Amino acid sequence: MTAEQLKFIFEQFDHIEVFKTFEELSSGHINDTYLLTTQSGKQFILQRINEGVFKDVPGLIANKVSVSKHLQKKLKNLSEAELKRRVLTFIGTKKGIFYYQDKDGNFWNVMVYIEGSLTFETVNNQEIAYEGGKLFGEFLNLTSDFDARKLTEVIPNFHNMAFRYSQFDTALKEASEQRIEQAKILIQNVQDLKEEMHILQNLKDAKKIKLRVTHNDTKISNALFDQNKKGLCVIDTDTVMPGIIHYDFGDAIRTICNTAAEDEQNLDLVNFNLEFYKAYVKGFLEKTNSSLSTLEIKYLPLGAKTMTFIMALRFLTDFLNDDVYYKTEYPEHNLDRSRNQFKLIESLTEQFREMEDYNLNFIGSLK
Ligand code: GN1
Ligand code: MG
Repeated sequence: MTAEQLKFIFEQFDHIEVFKTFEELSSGHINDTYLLTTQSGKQFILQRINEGVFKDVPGLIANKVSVSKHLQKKLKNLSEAELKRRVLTFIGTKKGIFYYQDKDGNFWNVMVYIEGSLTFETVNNQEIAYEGGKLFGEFLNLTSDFDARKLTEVIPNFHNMAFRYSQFDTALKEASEQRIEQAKILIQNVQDLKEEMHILQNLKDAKKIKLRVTHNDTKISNALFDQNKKGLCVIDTDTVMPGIIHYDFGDAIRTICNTAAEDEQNLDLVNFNLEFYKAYVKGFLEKTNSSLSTLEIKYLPLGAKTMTFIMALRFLTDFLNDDVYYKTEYPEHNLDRSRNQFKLIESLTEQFREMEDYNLNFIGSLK
């Protein structure tokens, strides 16, 4: 996108700012995100929603805006300035809606950039893990009384294991021989873990685990921190939908406890950090335990394993499909991401008993 194009799009929104410069932020795998700076020095996030992935963009925007409104209401004791740093603020268009559709049909939305905030792609200190746990835990807590019937299911079956397996099976049937050969070991891993990876799905289907309003993309880079490394704001609410808490817990764990980035190729660097796990659990349960059932807490470690597996499976499926879903930077990028997640599962599995013990002790300490 050129500065001219972004300037024009930004001008469709209702504000008094004048576009000055932009920078593309490349950490997301789906949408295109730009950081704009205006002549007065204010900053905004301008984002193009990928409508190939999100079929109902107006529904998605309505979800995000109403979740923000709900959070603002719940945190109304904060000062206005503080509230703007704790909850995403969306800017409407001059027509009074929260997205602009350009002449090519692309959907755009604008948010206030939370200045001075920090994000982490990988975590190297326990404090961040603990703060991340508190922040995502608080998000679940504050949205626990949000009326889920108001939410559009933006991606049906998003974390549905049976659905992800069927996508994988279809990809396997249609993949090139070369890609199947390259992915041989990973394909075997998928088959080996199949039964265990359906446990949570089965509990969910049997309604043994409660459906709640969940974020569904709680990787640690979707948490903002302040300069003192205290949790500030949960961002990227594109996928807020009803779900079970285990996947929100798991998505945070798979990114916080991975000693390397999600696409690190050197698998020796990819290990599961148990201390960060414990720190996250502590922060998370401090905010949520009063509303969680014993069964929910018990299955959190399996949530971490299952969510890591879902990502391994989805990256692998996309590799077999010749990379049609995620943005990739080189031909084996999805394969590397999948390998990385499987290595993380291996390291997590070696420490699984300790993860379970930690959670059980926590439940014990509540009695
Ligand atoms: C995608 O685009 P981004 O980075 O927010 C994906 C998530 C994955 C994540 C992996 C809608 O999120 O499910 O966990 O990549 N979002 C969608 O990093 O598929
Ligand atoms: Mg996302």
